[in-house]
Amino acid sequence: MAWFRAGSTVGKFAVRRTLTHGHYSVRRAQINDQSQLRFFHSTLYKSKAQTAPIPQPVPLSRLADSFLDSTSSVYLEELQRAWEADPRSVDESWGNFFRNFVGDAPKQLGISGQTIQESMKLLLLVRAYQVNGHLKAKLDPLNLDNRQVPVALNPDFYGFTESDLDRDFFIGVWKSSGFLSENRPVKTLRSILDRLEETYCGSIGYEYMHINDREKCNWLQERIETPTPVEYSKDRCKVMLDRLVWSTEFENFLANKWSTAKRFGLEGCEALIPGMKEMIDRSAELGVESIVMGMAHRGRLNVLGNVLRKPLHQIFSEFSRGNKPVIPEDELYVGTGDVKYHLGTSFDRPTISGKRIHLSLVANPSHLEAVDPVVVGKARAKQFYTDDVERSRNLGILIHGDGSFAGQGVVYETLHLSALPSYTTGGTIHMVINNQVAFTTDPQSGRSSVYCTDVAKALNAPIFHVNGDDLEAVVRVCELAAEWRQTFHSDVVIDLICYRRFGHNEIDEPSFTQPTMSKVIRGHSPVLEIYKRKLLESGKLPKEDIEEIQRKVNRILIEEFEASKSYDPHKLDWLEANWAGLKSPDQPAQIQDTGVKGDILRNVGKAISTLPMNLNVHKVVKKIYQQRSQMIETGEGVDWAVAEALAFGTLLVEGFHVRFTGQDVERGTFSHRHAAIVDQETGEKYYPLKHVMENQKDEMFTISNSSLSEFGVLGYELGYSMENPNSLVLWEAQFGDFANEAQVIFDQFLSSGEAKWLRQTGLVALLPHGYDGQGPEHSSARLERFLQMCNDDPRVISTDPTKQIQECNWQVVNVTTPANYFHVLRRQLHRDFRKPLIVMSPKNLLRHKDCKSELFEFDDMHQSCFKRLLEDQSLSSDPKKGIRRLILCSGKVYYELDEERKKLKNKDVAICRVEQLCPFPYDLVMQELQRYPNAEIVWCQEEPMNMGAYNYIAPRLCTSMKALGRGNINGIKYVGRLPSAATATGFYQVHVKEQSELVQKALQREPIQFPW
Ligand SMILES: Cc1ncc(C[n+]2csc(CCOP(=O)(O)OP(=O)(O)O)c2C)c(N)n1
Ligand SMILES: [Mg+2]
Repeated sequence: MAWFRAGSTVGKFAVRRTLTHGHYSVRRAQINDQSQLRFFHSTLYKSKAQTAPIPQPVPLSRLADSFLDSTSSVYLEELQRAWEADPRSVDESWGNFFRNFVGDAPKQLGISGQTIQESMKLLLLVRAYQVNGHLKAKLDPLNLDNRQVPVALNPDFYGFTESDLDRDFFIGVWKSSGFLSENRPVKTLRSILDRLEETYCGSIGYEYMHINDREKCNWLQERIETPTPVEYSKDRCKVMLDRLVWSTEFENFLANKWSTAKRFGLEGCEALIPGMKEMIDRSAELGVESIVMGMAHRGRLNVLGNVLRKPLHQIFSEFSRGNKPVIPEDELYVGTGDVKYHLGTSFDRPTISGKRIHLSLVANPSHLEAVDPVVVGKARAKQFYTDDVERSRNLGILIHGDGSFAGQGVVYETLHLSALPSYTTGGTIHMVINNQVAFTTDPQSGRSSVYCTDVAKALNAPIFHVNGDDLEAVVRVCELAAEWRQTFHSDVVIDLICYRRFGHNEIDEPSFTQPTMSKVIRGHSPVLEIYKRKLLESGKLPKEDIEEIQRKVNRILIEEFEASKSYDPHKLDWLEANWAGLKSPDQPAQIQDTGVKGDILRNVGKAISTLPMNLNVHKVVKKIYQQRSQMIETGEGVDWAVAEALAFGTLLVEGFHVRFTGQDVERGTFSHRHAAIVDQETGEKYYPLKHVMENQKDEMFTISNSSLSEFGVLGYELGYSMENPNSLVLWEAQFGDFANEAQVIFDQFLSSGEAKWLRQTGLVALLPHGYDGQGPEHSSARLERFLQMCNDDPRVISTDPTKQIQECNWQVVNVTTPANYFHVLRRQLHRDFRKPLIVMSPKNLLRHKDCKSELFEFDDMHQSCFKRLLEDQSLSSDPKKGIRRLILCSGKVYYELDEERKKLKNKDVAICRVEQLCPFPYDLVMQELQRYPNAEIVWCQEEPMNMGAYNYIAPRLCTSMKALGRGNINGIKYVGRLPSAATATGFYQVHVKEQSELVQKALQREPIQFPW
């Protein structure tokens, strides 16, 4: 068993040890043969030559010289002169040498016997500890690891022998902090090595030398390379013990009372709780007021109870009640619920320093790591709403598993948002519960990197590996992580190496798959026992104090258990804080009109189409903006982009926050939006929507191109949208089909989050969709999948459109006019509940000559709301008798059908557009059915039959027809592509043929006989 990735086969390699003095000797196998390296799946190890570069040759005669004696000083003077004239003329190692030593030379004459080569090599040895000391650190509580210690950590590799140990060396490292800094006194080699070992090879493995910022490394070295090891006071130790007792006894209590219940216990990693508490306390001391947390199953109940202070009797009651639904007194809506180790909560926690800190744990699904971006997005929203410009008052903390941190791509997607201007939260603290196993999978099968945290190196984040059996070391790194985050406002990672005492859950048998490890664990003392022993042995805490803590905790646990028996859960954690006053799906709610007063509309219109005189605008963009001005002035021909900007601008004026991200959204994938105008000379960007009002707060309107990620970015925006209901948060996919990269967010959060966790969101996803010959990947946003997830009952006719939306899990629309797009966006906020909105957004309609609206359609006098269905616009025949066919369709195919109808001068076919597919507008569809009593009913779509809206529409249309006595499913005729594996053809000409055939078929004279 090995908790690191490198294979155990390496254990048999030769151990190179010539300098066998005490603990400097290398405990584990070393790599000293290039041929052995091929067995490692790590890039960490370099060849001998690479790890210990040989300095520029020094003439042999000088090599034997004593450091800075008269002979070598002549030589050095020559070199020094050359270096002073041009530092590049000498080898870099000599450059370091001169910077470090020569300035102090006269004072250092007492250091007899230190040769130049020795100085160089000592520096390399020190550096090897700083870079690779973690590989020798005692990180595995089970001591089963056989990581390879690089030979560079062995003093004999540099030619030092036993006899050198008590010689004095000067080793100040230029521009370095800590005990090796340049103003440190001379030390013996032994004391230098002792301190290096203590510092870098103890219970903490510091990985930070990959950070290419001298200031940051120095900051860390100051804290790591302390002259003496950090000692905690008795009081601090007592607090740590108290927290550890809580953590341990909580799990013991659950295990004893409910021995067969799944709880994904923390046994083996109990140090997590004291560590987290320390991190929270230190963060609070340093100014953090609110923390958003995300974590998976492992230890979640313990965190809920001991960190977030969810009442223990409530947790116990959830176990005793066997996960029965809560029947609330005052509210009806309970949703579908979720298992207890997925639920979130929030709490105002007092801290040791007397401050209070708001903690919230975000609910999450089984899908490991999916909550990461959600947490970070929520933290960013908190920063916006609290004016936390420094990003120092709101913090995100993520707790990961070792298997999932290394394996799940969303980890990387989230990490990579951390420094982007529109996404940064000033650093997330990551803590990995590294129990050295993922379900039943060993690290050797689970990752290719040495550490499960290696992915974070890409970010220049410091990584602190720590032995979970050394409580004080865990607390130390937690403290350090909090300090790092508050100082540098960037991510930091703690790799808490522990073990899993039981199986994946309490019912699993671990020795089926990890027999060796299980055996060792059975004989291994829990961290609480280890710490108690340490305190007793060191005399820091008397036995009585320890027993008193233990008694107190056990007493409270029993009291809470007793209280749980009479606990009657009736209050749901639902629509609190910023969401207070919003309505649950069971409460009467309203959707307000979305039309805007004419003068506001025109003012906003002016603001979004006017550019500053001094902006050097590209001539094409200039023309687009001139056309926009004209649209506003004349009130005619308003296109999609202007409608969208009007929606945003009017919401801003009304005091709402608008945030819109996705790949290339600023210009727009289809070059239609141009929400950011790039000055052609300075490259600076101007955003008209940031200037709708005077002194508009910069972030009030945010539009930002995102990283090339769907899962991470959509998750982030979802988290953002969940903080405050008074914001319109939108994410646009480059093409709708890329949304499937974010499937977990759609499935697990957006479509079902309200039902599972009683949390609302009004997030809007814009998914460009439509068949225009761009091939299988750029035609379909997979509308059918979004519709399949809709929970509106196909058998039940609803006549209250507001209630219908409230009760439905989300809305899916395919809008065909700019005005209707304007209204559907505004409708998101002009109501007293929130619901996700999926928009099959257009591509070629963005510039379609007929896809235009008049400005009056946006005002409150004419079209005051979103039209869920657009009736036929151009009929002249008597609907009762003259209409032989009613084509129902959705999306841009309407324009093609209409054009064909015009071409054929066809007056007996009505075409009506279902703009809101879900929830299904029964009332309006039934009105149309009644309007054309004799018409053949056709559903026309461009997608293949197994895709698009057909399978969603058919049963609902059938229910409507039955209710009106208009037949049944056989009466619904289908026009569209035939079933297909791929969403669309890759051949443009085939596309054109298919498209014109389906349009012609929909308008053919003969009745349609398909499919029945
Ligand atoms: C995305 C995803 N894939 C698979 C699973 C099934 N699963 C649940 S726990 C687990 C192992 C997790 O290992 P690790 O991250 O090390 O956490 P641990 O359980 O060891 O604390 C797996 C594979 C899941 N929950 N989520
Ligand atoms: Mg694990």
